Amino acid sequence: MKILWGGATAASQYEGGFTLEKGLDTQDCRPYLPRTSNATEETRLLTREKIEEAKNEASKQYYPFRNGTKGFEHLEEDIEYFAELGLDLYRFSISWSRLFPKGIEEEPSQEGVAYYDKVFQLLAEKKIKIFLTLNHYAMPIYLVEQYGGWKGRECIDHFLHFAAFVFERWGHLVEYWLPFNEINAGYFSPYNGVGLLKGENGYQLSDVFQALHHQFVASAKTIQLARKMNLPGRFGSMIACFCYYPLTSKPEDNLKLVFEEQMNQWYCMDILSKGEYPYYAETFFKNKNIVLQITEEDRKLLKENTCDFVSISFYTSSVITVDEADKTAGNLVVSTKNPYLKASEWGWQIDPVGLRTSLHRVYERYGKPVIVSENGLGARDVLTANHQIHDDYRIEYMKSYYEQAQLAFEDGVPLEAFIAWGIVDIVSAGSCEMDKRYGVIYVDADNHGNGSYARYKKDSFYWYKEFIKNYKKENSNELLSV
Ligand code: BGP
Repeated sequence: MKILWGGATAASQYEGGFTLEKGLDTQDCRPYLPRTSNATEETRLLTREKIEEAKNEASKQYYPFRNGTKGFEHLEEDIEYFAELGLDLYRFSISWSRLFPKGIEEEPSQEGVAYYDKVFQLLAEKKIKIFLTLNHYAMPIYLVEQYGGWKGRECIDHFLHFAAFVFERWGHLVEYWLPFNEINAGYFSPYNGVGLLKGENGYQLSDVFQALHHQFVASAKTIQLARKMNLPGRFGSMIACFCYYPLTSKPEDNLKLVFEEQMNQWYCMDILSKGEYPYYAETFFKNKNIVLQITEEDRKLLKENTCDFVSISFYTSSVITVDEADKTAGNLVVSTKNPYLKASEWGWQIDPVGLRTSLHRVYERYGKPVIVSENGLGARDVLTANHQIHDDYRIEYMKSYYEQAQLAFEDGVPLEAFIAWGIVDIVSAGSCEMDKRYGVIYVDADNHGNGSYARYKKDSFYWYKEFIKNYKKENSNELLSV
């Protein structure tokens, strides 16, 4: 067995194609706001008023996800690039509201079906395996307004109807299924993760955990349905992995780390992988006076339909202390600064050794095959006059993380695949910026949607292509020598 190397996008951040048939979804309503101290907060936690403004055609706001990076128009060209890279695997998501504009229709939009037929057909022609995320942060805004997002139990069956169509139409073409992207994001970013609107007093924690429970049940029901249909692919769960360190050896720092890790990192994966609520969750709910509506049938579903593999996004590690200390940003969370690590322009601490550590921690805890479903460096790239991008900083980043991933694999962790996030530049999920680029393929667009959206290969494109070629060569020799 060897590691499969891939690249990823997410429908809302990549496709654009804001055509008449596609319904408005939660990401389409998030405006671009110039980066100030609370811009990310403002664009990630929307209120009813902000939704109304997004629905107002006279709004002067720019909504970056409606363009994405125009993957809808550049699909064939991009998949050519993926084939030229030699990708084993492409991770992408299906836009729920492109297939079912309001999320409640009996029949899907034929325009949406035709688009995804083309995606699957092009990938099959290039023999690129598929890792399919059913829901990556974007849900039809109608479900948010009608049922309050995932806190409404009705979303389970609407999601199942959407999944059933995807299974029937394309299920035979998918190797890896992921019902929900970074399912623990619902805890940190309730609008993105579970479609909750921010009220005057913020969020009710009980709403957040009830919404997450409905996603757990939806995940289990999709797995149950797929197994009944004998689909060939395997099902995964996914968390944003934070890799915590105590700032000091003070026992209280370490104890706080245990509690933070439980609820922030393991909670969702424990339920999806082990099939039951962990002891510490019951204690957490009791302390917070949260009473979840969980039926016996829910518990039976969760127990009987656990995931086949586990996957993590890994961008940065975090530091925990009971005392006050300098802070820095991170994926979904703010962390205490780690004096031993450099950070990206966006403050995300760079920790390739932390990835190796995390792969061990995840495998030790779940004992299932592991996939890194996201990793990449968000950085400001410069397009030169002759359309080159010298992103040696991204090559260094990729080299260091891929080395640690291979070390974890040699340590005995069954790492099945490593998927580079944002293989082509896409709109940032946290900050709605184009400036924060991840791709090895550059897209000529700015934060306001200006630009040709033409694609250019970055220096990292050539590096990744060579890396994959050499990795395959070394391993195929190994296989021959076995
Ligand atoms: C993860 C999301 C991805 C991606 C990534 C990078 O949380 O699953 O969609 O966006 O974060 O974060 P950002 O785009 O905010 O830089």
